[in-house]
Amino acid sequence: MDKLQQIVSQFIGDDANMEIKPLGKGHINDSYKVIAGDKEYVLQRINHHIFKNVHQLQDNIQRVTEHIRKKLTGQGIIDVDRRVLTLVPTFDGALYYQDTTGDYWRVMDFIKESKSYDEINPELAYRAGMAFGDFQKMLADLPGEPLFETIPNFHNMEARLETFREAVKANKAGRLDKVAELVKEIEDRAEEMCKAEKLHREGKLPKRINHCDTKVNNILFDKNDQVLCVVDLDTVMPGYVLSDFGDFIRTGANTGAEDDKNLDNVSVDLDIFEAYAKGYLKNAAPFLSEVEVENLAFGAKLLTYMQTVRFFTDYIDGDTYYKIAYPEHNLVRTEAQFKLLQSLEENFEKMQQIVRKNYYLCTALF
Ligand code: GN1
Ligand code: MG
Repeated sequence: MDKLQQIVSQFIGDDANMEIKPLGKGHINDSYKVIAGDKEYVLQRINHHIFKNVHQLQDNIQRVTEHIRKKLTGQGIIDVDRRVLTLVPTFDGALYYQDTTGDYWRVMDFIKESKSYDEINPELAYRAGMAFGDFQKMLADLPGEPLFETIPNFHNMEARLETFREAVKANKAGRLDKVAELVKEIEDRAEEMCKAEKLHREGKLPKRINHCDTKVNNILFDKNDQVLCVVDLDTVMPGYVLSDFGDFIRTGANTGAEDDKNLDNVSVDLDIFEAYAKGYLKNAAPFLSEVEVENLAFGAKLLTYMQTVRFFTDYIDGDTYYKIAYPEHNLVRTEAQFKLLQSLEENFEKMQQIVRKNYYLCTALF
């Protein structure tokens, strides 16, 4: 039995014929698809340098999925197993397994006949918006303690800027000379981008349970392009709703790729922006405050800025956080995200109007 098979056997027992192959495009964890007889699973090696408390991480995911499962069952939904992730425990009843080299592993049921998109159209964006709105709504009454912050200060722009400034100061990889202009662009926007933290301190912007990685490819669709479920629950934790809104726009409403080398490809697609806003507000408008609504479009700028800063920090540090496919990958990502930010800035007033209009249309129906 090879190493991966031996790990999987901790969760599902021995099966000499199981097939294991790489899956997905995550930048953090390693994922595999496991086929064992007529059952299919996802095996993941959890990056414990980033998720430092795997026990708490898995506990969060278990609480979140159980709560959603109860809600869906209560709504009379029949294919609940395809509508929410299911963790598979080890034979010892644990939600993860640590191998002899210290790596952490988990197994989930694979959701059959599902697909995800890196690029979508407005109709799918509308459905994704409803799904993420519903996700926040379902988790609003999660009982018990607040969820554990699996990565402290994950979407905290002040903290991200502090780390960025330390990286610039240290210039560990000696890469600063050629990127000085971009450092200035980041600094020029720093104060505006810390607005959410400020509003929160003033008691004007609440934290709610957020997904915190609402990338377009974290939604699974069925063969008829209906939403099945939201995946990648590692970062579900308290946060600002503008973060979740913004991260979807950053990934789903970009006419180019996150790491596009051709910056002419990169800009905001306002049709997708509008469709997502419409779907999201349909489910979220009833529980959002006016301050939250007024800052959704800002969230698109903020999350794109934040991702620019995060890729840039990793580039300056010498590529220690994100998996890279080639040496300058983090710089290419930084520049592509910055280009998207500029496009969002140019279109900001239009985006504000779109949010306001759709919010108004939703609230008129209450
Ligand atoms: C990482 O691994 P993946 O693709 O799910 C990152 C997100 C970033 C994203 C950028 C834990 O997500 O926050 O937005 O890359 N996850 C973590 O594409 O840092
Ligand atoms: Mg993720």
